[in-house]
This record gives sequence, structure tokens and C-alpha cells, in this order.
Amino acid sequence: MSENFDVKLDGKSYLPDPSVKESSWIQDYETAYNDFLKDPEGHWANIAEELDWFRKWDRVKEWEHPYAKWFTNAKTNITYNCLDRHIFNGKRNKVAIIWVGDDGKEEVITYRQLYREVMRFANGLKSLGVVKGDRVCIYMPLVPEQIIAMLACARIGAVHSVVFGGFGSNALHSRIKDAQAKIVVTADAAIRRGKRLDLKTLVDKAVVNASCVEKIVVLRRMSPPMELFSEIEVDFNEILDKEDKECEPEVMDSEDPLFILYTSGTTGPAKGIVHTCGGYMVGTYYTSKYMLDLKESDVMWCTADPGWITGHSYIVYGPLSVGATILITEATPDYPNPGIWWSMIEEFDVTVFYTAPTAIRMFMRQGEEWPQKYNLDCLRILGSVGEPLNPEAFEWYYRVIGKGKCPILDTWWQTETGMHMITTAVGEPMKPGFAGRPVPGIIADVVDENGQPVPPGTGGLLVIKEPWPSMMRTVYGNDERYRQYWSTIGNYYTAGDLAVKDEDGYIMILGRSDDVLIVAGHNIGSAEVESALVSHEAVAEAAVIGKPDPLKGDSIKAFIILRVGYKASDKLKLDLVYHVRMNLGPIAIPSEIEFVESLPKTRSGKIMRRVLKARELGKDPGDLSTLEE
Ligand code: 6R9
Repeated sequence: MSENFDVKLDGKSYLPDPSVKESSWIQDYETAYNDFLKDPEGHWANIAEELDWFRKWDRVKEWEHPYAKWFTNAKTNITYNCLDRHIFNGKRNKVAIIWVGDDGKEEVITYRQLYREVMRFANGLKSLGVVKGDRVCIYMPLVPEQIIAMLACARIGAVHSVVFGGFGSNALHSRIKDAQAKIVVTADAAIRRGKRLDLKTLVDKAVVNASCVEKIVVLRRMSPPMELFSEIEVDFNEILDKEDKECEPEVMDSEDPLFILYTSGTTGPAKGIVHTCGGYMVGTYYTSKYMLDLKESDVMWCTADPGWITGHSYIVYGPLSVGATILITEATPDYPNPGIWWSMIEEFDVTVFYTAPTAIRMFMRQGEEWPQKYNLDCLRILGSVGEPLNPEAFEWYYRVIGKGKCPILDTWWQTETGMHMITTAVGEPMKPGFAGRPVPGIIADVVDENGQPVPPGTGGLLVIKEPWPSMMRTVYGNDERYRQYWSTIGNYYTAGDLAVKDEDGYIMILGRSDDVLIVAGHNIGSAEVESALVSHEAVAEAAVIGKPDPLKGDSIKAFIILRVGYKASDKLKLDLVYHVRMNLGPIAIPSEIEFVESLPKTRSGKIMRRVLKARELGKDPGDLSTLEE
């Protein structure tokens, strides 16, 4: 099928100032990539050497398709690398976390304080009977205690399963049961846009018929404090206070599980992705340092929630293992006004900012005047993740936020991959619309259904050809599902995304393969048509689906959110059709356009096209647990 793909690559690129490259950790992408190719295991061993281990590995990699082991028999603890190592290297008083509440309240936590809190909570968990290998479900708002709970689990070898605090009780219930969690750590409430959202009542519902749960630990933030009734409920701060202040890190085998994380599930029921201690640690440390170019002096703000892989890897484990300062906030991007995030960048001197295209497009819709009110000169690096960063959004981000001086890293990766896989290293030419090239250490390609590479400009399936340290090890309780990832296309890891490569090896992501449109025998990625629509001045966001058409196979229907100041009209519809025709050609023209106020998205901000399609065709949309209300 992929032979029919014809993607327009216009070859426009941006070159950052040479000083960016000179001061970057990676220095030169091509040299780094070629060095990796010459000695793949040496590449990973060198990175692992930068971290602390209780015992070094016997072998860097053992690979028996589709099962990989990395840093065999090595012993470590990821919290040792995120905390103790900095404490013993003169950075006790360096700020680890800056937290800003929904109401503007602030908390600043040094590495020493974080280290102490983690050890105390780890001891608290032990006092509840938690031992190495037990699963602990963390269902919390974005507060420092959420990170403390994650690190405390890792400290004692308990496997955390963080469930995003915006999920409802059904989603929480199924995740608790699937992981057979012994403990649920939660809070009385989250605060969003000035409103209190009860979490504890949702936990109460979720634990009905989940007999695995022995205790519920509740962080009480509100006053008067919520009463704790049954004997299974315990107070977060009480278990902190009772215990011993020291907690040695559990000696973890490199291949011991570190966490389970359920995927965002744009296309089906959630899967419990399992990551291990050693490989995940090396992968997130490596990409935080060499891709995001993170230095200890940086203030990194990744706007995800730790409840997603982006938060696990680039709020918690990556930046803390590098020793940077992280900013986290419970504040939403447009409350009390759409300037709130930019004001925080100015106020806290954020240097590395990492967000999602959905947020960027939301800001574009609000207009440039909001970011222009603030001084954003502190920014050094900008990142994007989660969906294709369409050229229009790239250019806005580059010009309005980065003032034309910050490299933009459009990072392609997945819950399953644990770390960045494809991006444009800092200092390299950036091509709007393209994520970039494989991270040194990764062999990625675009292939047809038989696993044969397709020529540049031809669309195909994105695969990873060789194992990497932070790859998932299994799907919890469903190893068969894991094996499918490595057996769909040849012996490669199949990501489920469509992509196209250009002559320079840059990869553009065209969308999920389930969202492909087949119009008159031509394959069209949903992202291509959406990008063309978003490049029209009136369009803030677009989602397209294929509707069965007796003549064409699929006919394209587009759902459009307009930018502030534009009105829906038939004239505008015609303009949009003309615009797509000029950009992509007649084949990609939407036959129907509907103006909408919002689009169905996952709680992590990805458009759920299958929901639009099911609605449109009057079919069952399938699992909706990840759908944002
Ligand atoms: C990190 C994360 C993974 C899916 C992935 C792809 C999409 C992520 C992207 C991107 C285009 C990017 N995706 N980053 N598409 N460009 N830079 O989002 O993990 O929630 O597991 O989603 O997200 O479709 O396959 P996850």
C-alpha cells in the first residue's frame, strides 16, 4: 500500500546560530551517530559509565529476539543517581523542584530536601508492608508529593504505576486491578482553574472489587482536613513523620522492573508498559543530557504531568539524574489568562521548555499579544512532543516564543520507547514538519509491509531495527501483546506510525497508521491534511477522518476549530478547500468541512480521530477511558 504515498517535501530548513552547536553536549550529530555505528555497545557503555552503579555490567546487551537485556547483572538504583549522587557532589542546596500551585502558591525544594522526603516516604511505605516488587498505584494531582511517591517506590524497589489524576474511577479501577496494586497513594483533591476536584471519592469508587488494595495513603491538602474513616486509609504526612530518616537504596538488578505505565490509548484499550531500572535510567539520562542539552544550570519546564511517559522521563528521571532544576505546576495554560505560562517562564528563568503541539496551537489561537507581554530571553531550548508539530506551529513557536534563536526539538517517541527516538539534535538544521533523524544509538527506518526500506519521499511504516536500552520489556500480564510489536513487520519494532524520509534522512511523522486515509487508491496521512489546514490563517486546529465512499475509497471530512476573530462561513469552507488543493493537490481535498468548538482528545492532548469517525458513522467508539471530558 505504501507505494502510493506521495508526500510533498518542500525542503525549507532553519539553521541555528553556530554558537548553539559549540556549547552543546552533543557537539556534532553526524560524528556522534557514526561513532555509535562503529561501536554500538561501546556507545551505550560510555553513557552508562557517566552514572553510578553498585556493580558494573557483565555484558552491555543480550538480545534474543524479541527479548533484550541491557547491562546484565549490573546493580543500581535510579534514585541513587537522581539524589544521593548530587547530595554527595556538593549540590545539597541546589534547587531540585520549583512548584507553583493553581492559585500561584510556591514551594521550592532543594536536592537535600527531596532526598530526605523520599527516604522518609520510602520508610513510610515499608511500614505499610510494601516490599521490592510490589505494585503501588499513584493517583495524585501535580504536586511535589507525586514525585516524592514515585521516587520513594523506586528507592525500595516497589513498582510504581502512576495513573494521571485527571482519569475517572473506571479507568483507575481497571489499572489498579490489572497491576494488582497493593497500595494506592492519592490526595483529597486536585485544584484546577480555582476549582476543587475530589480525587479521594474517585479512589473510593475505584477500589470497590479491587481486593488487592491493602492501604490507601491520602495527602490531605485542604482545610479542614478530610476525615479518614476506614482502617485501610492512612495519612501521607503521618507515615512520613513516624519513621526513621534514613533509607538505603534497594540494590536493584538492571533488569528489575522500575514501573508500569498504561499507554494513552488513542487507538485501543490501555496496555501496561513495563520499564526496567538500568536501561530506562541510561536512556532518559542520555536523552535529557545529549538531546535536550540539559546542564545542571538549567531550569527545565516540561509541561506534561508525571502521569504520562513524558513526565516520567523528562520531568522526573531524566532531568533529576542530570541534576537540573525542574519546574512543575498545577496551573492550566489559560487560567487565569493565556499569559500565565509565559509569565512563569520569565519569573523562574526557565531555560529549557518542553510542551505539546496541542498547547502551542491553543496559544496561537489566543494571539501573539500574550507571550509578547513577557521577557522570554531566558529560553535556550524549545521542545515538542506528542503529535506532529505542523510547520505552521513550528514557525510560530520558533519566532514568537524562541525569538528565532532557540533550537526546536520535535521529539518523536512513545511510552513503549521510554526515551526520545527521533529528533533534531541542537545545532543541526531544523526542517519544519520533520521530527528529524534518529538519536545516536537508534536505528530507525521507513519501510513497506515487507520490511523493505522505501525511497525518500515515499510514505511507509516507521520501524526501529535494533533494540535500545530504554525499550519496554513486556506488556504487563500480556507478553503476547509485547511480541506483536516485534513481529508485525519483519523482525523490527513496529511503532504503528506512518512516516516519510527525505534525501537527508530526516523523518516526518504522518500520523498513526490506523488514521490513514485512502483516497482513490492514494494513501494520505491524517497529519498532512491537518497541517495543510492549520497553515491557513483562520484555522487553529484541525482533525481529519476518512468516510467510506463508494467511488474514492475514503472521502475526507475535516473538523476545524477557528482562531479567535474568525467566523464560520461557506466562503471560508471554499477558501479552505482551495488552500488544501494548492498545498497538497486535488487528491487531499476535504469533501466535507465542519466547524467545531472542540475536538475529542486524550487527556494527554492527542486528537482521538477514531472517536470522530465513530460518531460520524454512528458506530461504537470503543474504549473511551482516555478521552478528556
Ligand atoms: C511521548 C508520547 C506515542 C505516539 C506516537 C505518535 C505520537 C509522539 C510525536 C508523535 C509526531 C512527534 N507522537 N511524539 N507524533 N511527532 N514528535 O507521546 O508517548 O503517549 O505513548 O504516544 O504519539 O503517534 O506513536 P505516547
